[in-house]
Amino acid sequence: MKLVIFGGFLGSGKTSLILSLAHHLVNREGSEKPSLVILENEIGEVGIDNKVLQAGGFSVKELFAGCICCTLTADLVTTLNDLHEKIQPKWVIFEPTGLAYPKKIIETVNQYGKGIERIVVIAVVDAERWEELTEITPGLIEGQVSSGDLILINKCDLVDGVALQAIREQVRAMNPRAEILEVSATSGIDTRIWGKVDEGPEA
Ligand SMILES: Nc1nc2c(ncn2[C@@H]2O[C@H](COP(=O)(O)OP(=O)(O)O)[C@@H](O)[C@H]2O)c(=O)[nH]1
Ligand SMILES: [Mg+2]
Repeated sequence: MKLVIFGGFLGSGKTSLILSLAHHLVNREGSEKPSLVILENEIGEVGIDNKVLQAGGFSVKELFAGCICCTLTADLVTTLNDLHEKIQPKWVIFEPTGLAYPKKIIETVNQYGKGIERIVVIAVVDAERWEELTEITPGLIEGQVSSGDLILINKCDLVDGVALQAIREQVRAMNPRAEILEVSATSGIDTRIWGKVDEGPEA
């Protein structure tokens, strides 16, 4: 299983971006069996009302071809290990609460998770609220940005070029290694961006 974790504050666009990535992966795979599971911390988070299945004690929803959405009822590691045993999806996309520090999640998964071949952390930055959030909760925002393997500065449609440049510089200072891309989840994401998540050896 490849685990993709979306870090980022409440309302930054994690769910919107996850649905875009999920569509990309499912379309690319073209497989019938569920090869993708989305794990949500909050019930009803994805907001797609669909047939509810009961699988292994999870509350699971079919989203679209080959993609299921699962509400995190137990802790993450237990859920991942159950998925590994029962469903064995190729991809697991996890949306933690907006108040989570991805670094702690990775440490726990690395220590106790079974069947995880790769972890990719995507840090989602809310361009519209950057100034406000870095003022109110600088430690959390820096923690989320610094853990990203890929940083998506989202809601670019809502800010001007000068503001974006300033955000990009501050983000870079928090994370010198990650690739930083500017996106707008509601305007559509270039599939080349999801190709970056997708690359690497197949399961
Ligand atoms: N204008 C704009 N709105 C966005 C963008 N991405 C997300 N939103 C909106 O922001 C709100 C929060 O998005 P959501 O994906 O639920 O964020 P989450 O809390 O991080 O999962 C929703 O109303 C989205 O439609 C974007 O790129 N531009
Ligand atoms: Mg969400």
